[in-house]
Amino acid sequence: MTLLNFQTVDLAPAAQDFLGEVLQGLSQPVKTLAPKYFYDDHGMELFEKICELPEYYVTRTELSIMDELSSLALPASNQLAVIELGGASSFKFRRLQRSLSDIGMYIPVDICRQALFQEAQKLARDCPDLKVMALCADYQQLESFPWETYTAGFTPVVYFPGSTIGNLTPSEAKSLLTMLRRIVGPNGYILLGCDLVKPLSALIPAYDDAQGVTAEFNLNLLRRINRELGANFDLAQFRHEIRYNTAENKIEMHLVSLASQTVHLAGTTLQFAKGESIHTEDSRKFTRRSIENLAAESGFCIDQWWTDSRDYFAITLLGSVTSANILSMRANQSADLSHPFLRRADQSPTSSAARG
Ligand code: AVJ
Repeated sequence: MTLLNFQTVDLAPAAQDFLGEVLQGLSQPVKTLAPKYFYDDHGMELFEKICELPEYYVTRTELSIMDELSSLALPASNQLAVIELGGASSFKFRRLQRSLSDIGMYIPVDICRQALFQEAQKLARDCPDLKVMALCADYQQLESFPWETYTAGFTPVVYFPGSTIGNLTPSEAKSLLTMLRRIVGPNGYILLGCDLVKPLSALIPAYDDAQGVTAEFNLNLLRRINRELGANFDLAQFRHEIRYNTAENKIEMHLVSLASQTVHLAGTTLQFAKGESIHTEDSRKFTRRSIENLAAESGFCIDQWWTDSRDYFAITLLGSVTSANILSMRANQSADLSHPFLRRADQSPTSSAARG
């Protein structure tokens, strides 16, 4: 049976240069590997396990906030077209549908073609009134995509959940948001999930859990390099380590070499000193102020802001800077945003609406 509300668009994102990036990252004075390579099949399974760990509050907290946004209506005159970055799984979008009214179109974007198309088709079957367009693309390809052809008549809302933005450097995050600002235009929005700065006693165990699942997830990157690129990393000779970088408010994941050793990879010999680390991930933690600054640098401001009772995670609605919300930004700046009363007032889905 053909589905009238379902289509796929495949921009055929270029295959990533795994070997090139690994060689490049491991030949730097400070060795690094990109976190996007964590997610092979086993890595995806491990990440799902992480999301269920008692210590990993991130996913649970984000979902609990989403459930609080009952019947959130955005001030838009059109139906919404929700564009989800990294939307190969429709799980969070289905939760969002319960709270965000008037979604007419859903455009999940991912490079993981098979999962993306399959999940999107299932969703289209389940929601006959929703137009679903699965877009296989990388983020760079979004800039030149002819959005008007597909989203004309809708108000675009980019949905970027999970604090995935925390993997980016501040300048990468700024470029991404600046590009998204051009895509959604002056009437569109970004719905952004951000993990917040919090006590280290909560932060560290979330990335260094008692069962060792996160350690396994980190080490799996070396296993993947062995399997896919024919390297000979001895996983027993590397240890998972978490560091908190206070200057930049970020969790860093490292793999520390337990011995002085050499590793062979594609005809190259890599030297590791005892105690030398491979930096595998940054997971930045935000404050309301830092999100405000990031938004302002890319032409947005915070229209609405929701958090949980512990202030562990925030879902932020960014709208473009209009005269109306410039006024409210000025008002906010003169107030102390860390004041508990202001924060409590801000938690209500309706009370912090700044657009009118
Ligand atoms: C998927 C990037 C949001 O930073 O919390 C979880 C990845 N790394 N445990 C995060 C991750 C280790 C996760 N993000």
